[in-house]
Parts: sequence; C-alpha cells; structure tokens
Amino acid sequence: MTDTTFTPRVFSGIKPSGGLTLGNYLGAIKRFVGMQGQMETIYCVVDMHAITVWQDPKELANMTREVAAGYLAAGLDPSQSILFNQSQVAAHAELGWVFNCVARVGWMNRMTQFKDKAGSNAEKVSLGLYAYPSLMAADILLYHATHVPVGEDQKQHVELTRDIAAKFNHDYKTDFFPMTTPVIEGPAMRIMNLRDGTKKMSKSGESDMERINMTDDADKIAKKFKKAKTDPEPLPETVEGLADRPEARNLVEIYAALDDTTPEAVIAQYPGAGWGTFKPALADLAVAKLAPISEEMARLMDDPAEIDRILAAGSDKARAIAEPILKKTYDIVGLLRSS
Ligand code: AQP
Repeated sequence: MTDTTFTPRVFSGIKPSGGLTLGNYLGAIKRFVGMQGQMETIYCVVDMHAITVWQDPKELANMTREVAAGYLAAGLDPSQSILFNQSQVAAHAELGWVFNCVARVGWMNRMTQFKDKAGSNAEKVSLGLYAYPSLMAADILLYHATHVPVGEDQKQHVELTRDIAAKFNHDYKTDFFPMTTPVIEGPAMRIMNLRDGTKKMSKSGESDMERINMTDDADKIAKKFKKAKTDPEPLPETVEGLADRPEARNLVEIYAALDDTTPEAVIAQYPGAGWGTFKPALADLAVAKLAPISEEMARLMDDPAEIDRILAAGSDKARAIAEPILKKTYDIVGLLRSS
C-alpha cells in the first residue's frame, strides 16, 4: 500500500562495486529512467555501500563515475532527476546511525543477502556489510521517498526499511517517516547468471562469462550468450514449458526485457526454436540495445570532470532535501543541536 500523506518521490541507488551488468541495466537503470517525469526522482551512486566489501581506493572513484555514466547514457537527465553519490551527502551516514539504534539485531539476522554474501565467512566480513540494510533505509527515508524501484533481490531490504520507519514512528509517537513501497514489476526483476540459472547475475561474480557487462562489445556479448548454459531441449511451444528450466527461462526473460515485451510474446515469436537460432537472435538484440549506451558511456568517461560536476550539482540538490529531514529527526530523537 502506498502512503498517500507524502509527496510521491522515487529514490534508488546502485553500488559502484564493479562494472555495471545487464542485471543492473534491466532490473534498475532502465526502469529508473522510465520513472523520470512521472514523479520526483532521486538516483544515487551508493559508494558507502560499495566499501562494505574491499574496494581498491585507486578504482573506487572511477567506478563511481562509471555508474553515473551508466545512468546518464541510459537517459537520465540531470535537469529532471537528482543524480549524486552518497558519500557527498553526510546525512546518509548520520541517519544510518540513528537507524542502527532503531533496527533490531534479530531483523538483520534474517537478511538473506547478508547470508548469501557472507556465506560461511560471517565472522570475518565487515560490520558494515551486516548493517548495510539500515544504511539503505536511511538512504530512502532521508528523502521521505514513497517509491523505490528495485530488483527482486532488494525487496527484503525495502521491507526492512518499512519496519524501521514503523518502529521509529511508533517509538517516538510520530508519523514522520513514510511507508515506502518497493516497485518490482516487469520481466527483468531477477536476471540470472549465464552459467548457473539459479544464481543472480552480479557485478562481483567470479567469472566474467557469468554476466554481460554494459561495456562489453558485440563480439563479447555474442560469445557469452553462445556459451551460456542451457538444457538440451529447444524452446517450448508455450511459456508454461519454461517451468523448471531456469537457464532457458532466464534467456527468454532477458530477450523480453530488452525488447519491452513479455516472455509469452517471445515464445510466440520463437515456438520450439533451437538454441542455434535463439541465442544469436538474443545476442543481436542485446548488441542493438546496449551498443548506443556503451558508446555514450565511453564518451562520458572521456570527460571525468564533467561527470564530477554533475555529481556535485546533484549532491547540492540532495543535501537541500536531506538536511532538513535529518535535523527534524535529531529533534524528534532529542539530540541537542545548539545552533
Ligand atoms: N541480476 C539482477 N537482476 C535484476 N536486478 C538486479 N540488480 C542487481 N542485479 C540484478 C538491481 O540493480 C540495483 C543496484 O544493485 P546494487 O549494485 O546496488 O547491488 P546488488 O544487487 O548487490 O548488485 P550486484 O550486481 O549483485 O553487486 P555486487 O556483486 O557488488 O553485490 C538494485 O535495484 C538491484 O535490485
């Protein structure tokens, strides 16, 4: 249910933890750009989330610029949307601390992404990785965002954001924070790894062959789809035939998302097709859609000062919204501000 007492406002972010993937593009950026103009939109490069796992300091600033370039190349217009990087707006970390004191350890223990990322190494990962969802709640609630477009993998974190808002409002007897709605719709909510259809496609996955990067050239894209794991059966005659075929379903869903259509329509176009027909068609489509974006990303990356200027201007606009909300939060909590 959407909270109607707050002005509709979208917030979402992407970590600069590696090169952008087709999963980031279809599950996030393409949809973010599609929401532009419908309501106020705020998009962030969440560099403070990136450092929850080790990032080479020599690479981080450039990866931050590359994510910004990805947003811009895909159609984000800085005069219509606020685009900035998280670490330039200190209020994210400050509200994040307040929320660390609201969220319960038991809630964090249920976060499946932490379990996936920490694996059997939970004692050795950073405290930041564990607390990440509470910083994410701060990212969203610092702008009183009512809508958060995310892929399915982030749904649990947006639900936790609602739990934090509800507990804060209850404990401090206020209705200051909205109940944010996760926006999860369309065929690309979970793009899977090309070598294992049961795992999500990730920037930081082990092998480059698991993912399509937004900067891959036509040859690489064709090669990766050609080598993508499938079962030996051809495509089914109807979409129901994709059940229990994770790799086949993933390739059909990628095609549908790239072509702005549905898996049903893709199957209707390629009923019973073999992989020798479908994979090259998918590669051609991916190249046609991604090439203009990756060319524009490369052009933007040639002028890092211009990206920095856009991020600085976006950070000023973000601070203008965030700081009054943080101040009001401090007042509600009773943190003394003497000026
Ligand atoms: N495979 C995916 N399918 C659909 N959506 C995806 N997103 C990421 N991967 C997929 C969406 O992209 C947005 C930004 O995600 P993120 O970079 O902040 O975090 P992530 O989900 O942890 O992304 P990665 O690629 O898996 O990064 P690493 O490997 O560094 O952890 C989110 O809206 C996410 O849903």
